[in-house]
Amino acid sequence: MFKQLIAGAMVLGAGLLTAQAVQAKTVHVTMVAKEVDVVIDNKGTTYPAWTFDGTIPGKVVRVTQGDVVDFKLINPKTNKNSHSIDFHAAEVHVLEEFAPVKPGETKHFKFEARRPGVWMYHCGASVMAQHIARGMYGIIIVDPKEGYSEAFPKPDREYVLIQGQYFPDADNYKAMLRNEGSEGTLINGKLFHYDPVHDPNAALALVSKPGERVRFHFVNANINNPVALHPIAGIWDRVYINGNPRNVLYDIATYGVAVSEAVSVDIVSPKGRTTANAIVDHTMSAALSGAITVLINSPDADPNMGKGDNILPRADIKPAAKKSGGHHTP
Ligand SMILES: [Cu+2]
Repeated sequence: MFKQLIAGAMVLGAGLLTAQAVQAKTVHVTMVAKEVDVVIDNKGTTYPAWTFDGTIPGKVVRVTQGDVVDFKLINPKTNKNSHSIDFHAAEVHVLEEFAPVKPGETKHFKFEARRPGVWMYHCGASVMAQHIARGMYGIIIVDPKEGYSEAFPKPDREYVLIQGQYFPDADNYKAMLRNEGSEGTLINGKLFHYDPVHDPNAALALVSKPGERVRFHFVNANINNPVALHPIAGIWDRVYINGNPRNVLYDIATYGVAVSEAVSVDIVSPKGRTTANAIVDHTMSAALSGAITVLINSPDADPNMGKGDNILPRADIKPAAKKSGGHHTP
């Protein structure tokens, strides 16, 4: 009888282990470093960017805590520069996994996403300031293995917002290091990307329905400047520092986001009426040079925006016929 109990317990234990092993998965992620011209405003101005996969920011990587990220960075031989990747969600060897990859070479490594949260990733090749300023950054979201809870409610919509400093003189890394020559602020790769109020060329605004919980996953990808993240005409219902459900603050007007920090912030608009917010970097030089995002909370909100794969909307703007040399006047 006792033997049978022990045997039963062992079978049960093996079953639990198997269940856990099945839960955690390997997620294959491949990125290609691309040195290409991209459109950086709503009127089609182009900029000689360095990118992951041809866009600023790079794609959203989303895994669940405990997953193994099996990552490949391809640096095509047509590129002129070495590139690398630095995932803030990875605990590895800076000189091995994060080492620069020469044109024509590929880097392959794995890491376990052990901690939940939202994390920046970026190129760390020298001069790092230039590689980040030219567009090599993005977000990795590591969803907690426990899923949603009362302390971390499931949002009705989610949006990724990644802010970066825009330096029109792309080759002048010395100016970047002195924090000179920055003439604009990019949100998801464009000046005033989601701000039809200040930029008549803006085609997109973010949306939700009144009363919905909207969660922004925000990354400060500026190379030098902190961000004062504030929702005009609203209040952050919750701030999850680093996107971790255990790091929660309530009822915050402005949250300071350090360079390279990522944070998840929730806003819940009033029910029963249409409202709108302007999500800004309250640092005036940043807001008025591009860091304003309009969120419209109305009953006719597009049901698909801010859901599933549509959490990083991109305005699809065609390049202007003439290059304006990167100069921008909103
Ligand atoms: Cu790079």
